[in-house]
Amino acid sequence: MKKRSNILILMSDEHRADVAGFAGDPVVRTPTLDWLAQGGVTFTNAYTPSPICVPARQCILAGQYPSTCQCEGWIGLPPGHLTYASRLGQYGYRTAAFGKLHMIGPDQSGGFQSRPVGDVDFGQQQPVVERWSASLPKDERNVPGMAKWSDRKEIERAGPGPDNPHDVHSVEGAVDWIRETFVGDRYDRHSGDRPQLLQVGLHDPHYPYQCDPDLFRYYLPRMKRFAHEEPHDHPFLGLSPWPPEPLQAGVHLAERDVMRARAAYYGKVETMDRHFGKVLQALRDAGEDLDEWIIVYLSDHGDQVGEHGVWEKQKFFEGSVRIPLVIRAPKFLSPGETITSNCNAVELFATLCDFAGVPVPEGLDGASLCRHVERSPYSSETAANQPGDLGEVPPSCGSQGALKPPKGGTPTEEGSNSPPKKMRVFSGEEEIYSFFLQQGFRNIMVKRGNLKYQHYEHEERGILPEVLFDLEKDPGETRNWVDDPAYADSLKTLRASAQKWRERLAKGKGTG
Ligand SMILES: [Ca+2]
Repeated sequence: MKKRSNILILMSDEHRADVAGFAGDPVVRTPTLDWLAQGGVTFTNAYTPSPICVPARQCILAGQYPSTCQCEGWIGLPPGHLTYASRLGQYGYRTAAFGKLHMIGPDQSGGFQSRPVGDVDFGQQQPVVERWSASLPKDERNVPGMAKWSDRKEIERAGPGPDNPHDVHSVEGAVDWIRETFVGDRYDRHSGDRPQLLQVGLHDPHYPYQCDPDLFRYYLPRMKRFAHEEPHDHPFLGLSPWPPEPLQAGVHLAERDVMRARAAYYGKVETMDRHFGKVLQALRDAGEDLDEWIIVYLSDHGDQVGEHGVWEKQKFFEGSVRIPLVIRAPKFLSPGETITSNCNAVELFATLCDFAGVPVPEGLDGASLCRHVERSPYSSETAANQPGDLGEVPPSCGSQGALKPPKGGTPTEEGSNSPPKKMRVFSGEEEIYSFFLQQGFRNIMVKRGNLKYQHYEHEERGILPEVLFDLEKDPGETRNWVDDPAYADSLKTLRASAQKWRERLAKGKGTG
């Protein structure tokens, strides 16, 4: 009997896609992530479903955009909502999560069978829907229910500091669990005969912008200015989010403080990389061959780190909405490939089902990312994960064969291998989406090819000017092409797509 592959998901928080060695950053040191990328597939146009922590993570777990899983704002998934963890658990996987999932509802499991190390400081005290007063004092700690300093104060206090203790505990918990699961006998919980789904979630490199003193000293003299720091003239894009104000280096903030915050951010990225390196080493120490594993690295969203005079996320700039995504699965995917197709992290759910040989459930948004990869994981030489190998597949699975990745993003409906008919496949045209609610704004992004359309609407101020970026002609995202006649046809299509999502969201779904 062939054994299904174990799966490890490594998830950071607020890691912008371009601050990684494998992504071409010449300064940051990320040997763990670089090793994953070297032996894996890197998706260079991967996007978050929402550039805010909670909705991003709920959507990724659910494999659904906000209007589908009803998590557009600061809202947790309802108890029992199907997640990739619960789906794989249904089909025999043993599932455990360590550290940050940012669950805020009554069900803190995220669908995992166990969470030996849970979230910290994220509980039901958080407001249900993201709303706050515009007259908020700028520098007040502990805004009721939010426990959040202003962006300005976060930057001005940047510098050396302790490691995030929760991340330390999460990694220690994962390392201990790995040892006890694969070689230990403390809890008599060895389960080597069952496939494992492990997830380790870290808070790093999320602010506070503080890092190990040695790392801070290493990075501070190596920091350079971003090429585009002037605030955008758009009334929403020009403002850092908390509270809304421009924070341009040398104008609104001391350039020294900006450089210190960036240095700390880089130090936190390296800290995060070291943490994940410990998890991989624990698996090696337990005798695991990592070439037999499927290892996924991603972040929930990015961080502007001062680019365009904006900090943290909550924007549709690339620094905020694009994420690092690497899948290392040498048994299935050719090492070292780079995929430039647009894709979204909500597609991780279908991808994991694909790898695990588990039927993709109805109602997911998007399809397996394997469709982008030239070498199919279901080639005859590599089909070790085909259903039936496990011997534990419930009868409801029927006589399924291997799920074939849809060609060109369009599912076939032939034979018993066809994906569920209700599965929505948006990515056949390489069109992906992102959404968030913020301070009365409902924001929608549609990306197709190199064009990124953005629609901002405020509940009282109405619709703000549309934005269209052309990332091929203007990778720095400084020019709005919305009035350029050359884009009229594309704009019409993108606008119609955004309108479709507006209507879905306006039906009340997603706002709680
Ligand atoms: Ca986050």
